[in-house]
Amino acid sequence: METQGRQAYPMTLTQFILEEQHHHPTAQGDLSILLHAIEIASKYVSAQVRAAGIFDLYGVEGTTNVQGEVVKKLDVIANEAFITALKRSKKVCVMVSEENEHPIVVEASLGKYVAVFDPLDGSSNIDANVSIGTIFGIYHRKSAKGTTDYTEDLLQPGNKLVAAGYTLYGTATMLVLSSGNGVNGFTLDTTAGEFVLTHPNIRVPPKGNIYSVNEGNSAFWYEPVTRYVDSVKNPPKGNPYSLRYVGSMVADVHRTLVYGGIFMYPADKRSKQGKLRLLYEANPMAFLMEQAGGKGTTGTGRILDLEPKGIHDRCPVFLGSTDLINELEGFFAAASEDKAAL
Ligand code: AHM
Ligand code: MG
Repeated sequence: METQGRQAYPMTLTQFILEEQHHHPTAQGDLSILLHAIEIASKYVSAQVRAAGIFDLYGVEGTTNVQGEVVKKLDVIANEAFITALKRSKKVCVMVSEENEHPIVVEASLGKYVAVFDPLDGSSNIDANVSIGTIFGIYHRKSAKGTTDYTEDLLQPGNKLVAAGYTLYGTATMLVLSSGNGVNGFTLDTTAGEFVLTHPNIRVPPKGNIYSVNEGNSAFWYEPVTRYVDSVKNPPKGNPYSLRYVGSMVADVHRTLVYGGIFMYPADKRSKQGKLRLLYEANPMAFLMEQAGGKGTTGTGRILDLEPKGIHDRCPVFLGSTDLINELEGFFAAASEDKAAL
């Protein structure tokens, strides 16, 4: 839209959420309010991440800064920000955070949603000023209001997600969101303090030539992963894939969404369940990947169909371009056929 030769200010995230709400005439605006809470917490965390070096927010929880004040680690600050914002929304009855061993119950809440999140993912990169992020997922509450047992709310498979997304604290801060109707990306305009729509309808390219994995673990990989990685490094024809690995899931998945490719955190002989957490890392990212036209698999099945047994369960994770994930699954299928033939 043009106004007298000048481009109009892009649609803000708040406007976008309201617009989506209007497409659901029965919606009461609860999800919009909840997503707005995530937006607020993301802006706050972004500001804290940007200021961390200046105000001594790196380092170990409980240490004192130069003024003799107790320093809160950035991941503690982020956790508190998301818990507080979601509680204040009054739309959530229970939450799971990577930082909390137990579910966070919102006392006397009538909230009809459940939130799962990793408030600041990429812990090994926080103190080095490398991109980090928040990952979140939203479910409908299943339990009756007034219950004290939230098990059925918390252990829902990813195919029941209502919305999911991440905030990337990178060179720019971006919030990437899906509420089941495609994926849209918003960049934080720090001059106006608003997330604005910069990446409408993100589609992951069906092909790609980047693989992303911690290859330092290759000595412990199972055969299908070893063989697949070997195949992309030594293709019979064409160029080998490039390796890109930040070690922050949000950054690696964001690049995969935009450029195509494959992100992997496999199970291996040391970590038999894998490293990444099903509820608040694997599922939200698999949901986004599928909503963008890509795939998310454990190698032998769809991530979103896994039935969680515990709130901090882990699972193997492969996300990315459809053609690449299909090829990878071919290596897993071949390995199980070899085993069956023995
Ligand atoms: P965290 O939750 O402790 O930050 O761990 C999750 C992170 C992901 O962001 C990333 O994909 C992975 O761990 C990197 O792990 P590694 O350092 O083993 O390669
Ligand atoms: Mg994490």
